[in-house]
Amino acid sequence: MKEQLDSIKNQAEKELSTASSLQELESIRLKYLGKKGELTSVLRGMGALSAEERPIIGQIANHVRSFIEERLEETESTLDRKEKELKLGQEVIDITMPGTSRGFGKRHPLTQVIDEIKEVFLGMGYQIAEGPEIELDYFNFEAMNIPKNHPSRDVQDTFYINDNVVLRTHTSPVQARVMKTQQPPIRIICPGRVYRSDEVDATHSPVFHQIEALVVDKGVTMGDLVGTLKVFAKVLFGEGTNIRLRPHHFPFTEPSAEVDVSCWGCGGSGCRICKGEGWVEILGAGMVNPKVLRECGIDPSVYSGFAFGLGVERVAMARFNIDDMRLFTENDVRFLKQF
Ligand code: 2NL
Repeated sequence: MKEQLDSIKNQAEKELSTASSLQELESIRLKYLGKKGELTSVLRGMGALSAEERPIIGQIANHVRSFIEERLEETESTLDRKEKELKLGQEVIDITMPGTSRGFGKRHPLTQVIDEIKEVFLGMGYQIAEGPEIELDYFNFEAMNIPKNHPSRDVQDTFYINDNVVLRTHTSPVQARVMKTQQPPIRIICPGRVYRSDEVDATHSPVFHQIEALVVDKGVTMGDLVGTLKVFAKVLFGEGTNIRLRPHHFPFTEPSAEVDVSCWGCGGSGCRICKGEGWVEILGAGMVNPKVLRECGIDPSVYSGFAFGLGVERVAMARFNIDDMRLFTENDVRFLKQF
């Protein structure tokens, strides 16, 4: 039995010294120390030994077992290290490779135009004022010198909630609210969503955006209006841009004008953008009607003011050469990515 144990020890040692993988190591462990292993079966046969032989053989057997266990452990850590080194050698990571870019989003073209216009007027000392989209008929119409039965209050043009409440048709009611709570000097712009009962087509929408500006102070003149509009037009359409005022009528301004900018496509000689005119209409403006000032609690014999309003969609279409207003709300990224 002693020889048997010695030979198991030698055999195991030999096999362990040539083992080349953790998998192979496991089968060696099973072969000698497993339930049906060689050492285990020798130990099982010890019952047949005499009382004198048993402790001697038992000691040798324990020695062989711990010898094999130690060697298994040593070989395992050596093989483990070798396998890791091999893996590290194969898995080369190139840390100079470019990463996966997620790309940045950007502001909607309408927001870009609104932000740009805000910037121009903030730079001239204006404040930004906002107000409700569901508005009293009084602020939307009455305070703007548009009495009951005036043509621009036609149910065809306006969304009525009830007799006294409408979806605002312009941002003028915001300015009326400011005038009623604040004495001049007033310099504000009012950007926001407005509503008209229009059918959707390439140039009309029942929901669109407007920016109105209002300046009220002592001694404000038409010259101030023209100077302000010139600065504004040059920032938005380029340094070489000129403006022109044509007489017009609005109930809330007197005198009133429609304002054109010289065409940024041809500089005035006529092209497709301006339909051969050399000029493109972009906004309406005028001196605040004294009736409006008085109704809003400002004395027109002391103060005067100018105001203007523009449709953001129209300006953005002009600026970016877009021919269909519906594109702004379809949210097709192929369209939006271009601006
Ligand atoms: C247009 C014309 C305009 C105004 C808006 C205004 C506001 C107050 C008093 C007087 Cl509080 N006027 N706003 C003035 C002239 C024209 O808009 O065609 N908008 C798209």
